[in-house]
Amino acid sequence: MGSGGGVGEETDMTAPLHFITFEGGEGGGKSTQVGLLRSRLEGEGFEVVLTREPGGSERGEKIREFILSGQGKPYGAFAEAVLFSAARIDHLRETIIPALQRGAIVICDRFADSTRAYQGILGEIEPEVISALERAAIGENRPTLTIILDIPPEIGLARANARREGVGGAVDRFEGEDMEFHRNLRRAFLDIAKQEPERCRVIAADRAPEIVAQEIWQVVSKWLSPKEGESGKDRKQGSQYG
Ligand code: T5A
Repeated sequence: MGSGGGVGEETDMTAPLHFITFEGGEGGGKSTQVGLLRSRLEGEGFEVVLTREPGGSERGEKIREFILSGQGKPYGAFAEAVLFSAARIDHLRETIIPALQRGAIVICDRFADSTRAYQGILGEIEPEVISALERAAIGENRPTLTIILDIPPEIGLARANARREGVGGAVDRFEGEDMEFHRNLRRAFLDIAKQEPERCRVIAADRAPEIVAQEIWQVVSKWLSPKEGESGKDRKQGSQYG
């Protein structure tokens, strides 16, 4: 553990890691698709740990509640970025790193790209500052594949609203931002994909769930195939989240 307080020095990066993250704006279908992908991978005999951010560990979930209820907003965007990072440090240590170390596939619904996009845009925080925070919090524990579900914000927010009306919930901290914010957010995720094309795949999410799932499966199965010999069928099934 380094003196910086992050978790960058704790993982054996020589082992092959299967760390998949899902990113994108509101209502793109991440929760739907991570569930479908988990089922498909488990059906293939992989052990899968499905988790989410903010949250994914006991302390991470407490920070989630604080931020998404809006209690973090008065502290400002940079403080929120720090809070997301604090939750991420615990999440990595308690959930993600142990799962990766035992050879499970970790699927995480949002991760550090969300801090880059949401806090970077909302708070107009300098990209260098966000990068420094990211390095301190996650070190080398980066996802090896990121699926960005791309959707026009009008459609994504309409889906999120319809779901909320169905369950009688309240608008959360970021859904309540204006349309300009959500358009900038979409651009920010697409920019991340351009900057890191080896890691990121953009998938159009304004289509039927089974079509989106099929395209995701094509990406994931291709990504896994070179490692199939050493990884697939003999892994135990199981999941500790969701
Ligand atoms: N955040 C997070 C930051 O600001 N910084 C950070 O560092 C991190 C990690 C998390 C919030 O925190 C912010 C981002 C977020 O605002 P959340 O409650 O976890 O909040 O919400 P989101 O991650 O935004 O996810 P949502 O629940 O809003 O949407 P999903 O998961 O993308 O979509 P899903 O699958 O729940 O689907 C939404 C609705 O659409 C339907 C579903 O049935 C559901 O009703 N649907 C479809 N309908 C038609 N066609 C399809 N293809 C559909 N797929 C799903």
